[in-house]
Amino acid sequence: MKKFLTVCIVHQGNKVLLGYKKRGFGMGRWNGFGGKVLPQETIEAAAVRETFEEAHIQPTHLHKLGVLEFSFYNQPDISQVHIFKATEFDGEVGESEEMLPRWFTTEEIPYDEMWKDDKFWFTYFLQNKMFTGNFAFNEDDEIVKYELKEVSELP
Ligand code: 6OG
Repeated sequence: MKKFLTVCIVHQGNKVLLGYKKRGFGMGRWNGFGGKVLPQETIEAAAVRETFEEAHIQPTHLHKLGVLEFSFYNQPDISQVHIFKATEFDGEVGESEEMLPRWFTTEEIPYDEMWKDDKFWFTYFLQNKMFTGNFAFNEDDEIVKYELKEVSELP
């Protein structure tokens, strides 16, 4: 089965807003804000909703930049994660039960404390290039196989 999820990263000037995941899947890592797309909800609406729930801000300008598929050790499901960039938002950034938000300059992005795929696609993301890819993880959340490419159109 395929699961649909979102990640939304705010990028303004030379800064990105990431959140430290305090619980659940990906706990202890920095990531964009996001989660599962609900039935009847568009993927973009899910990206906005999750960002509001997790960081208390409402992205106003969203661009989809990437679609990545992940498979995990011993799990039959594929996670298809849609990566969005927000350049503007309404409201004030705030901590939630799930995420502790923090701004990083692009030189400080904590790749060692993020999912291992992130450092591969972040360069595309920062340059506003669109990309697709897939990553397979082993039981230690290490990448065992991946493909990643820049594309002119997203699926
Ligand atoms: P919840 O299950 O907490 O949503 N996600 C990933 N993000 C990155 N950067 N790399 C991955 O590589 C990811 N796998 C999942 C999607 C989980 C959140 O984690 C993201 C969602 O934003 C494996 O609702």
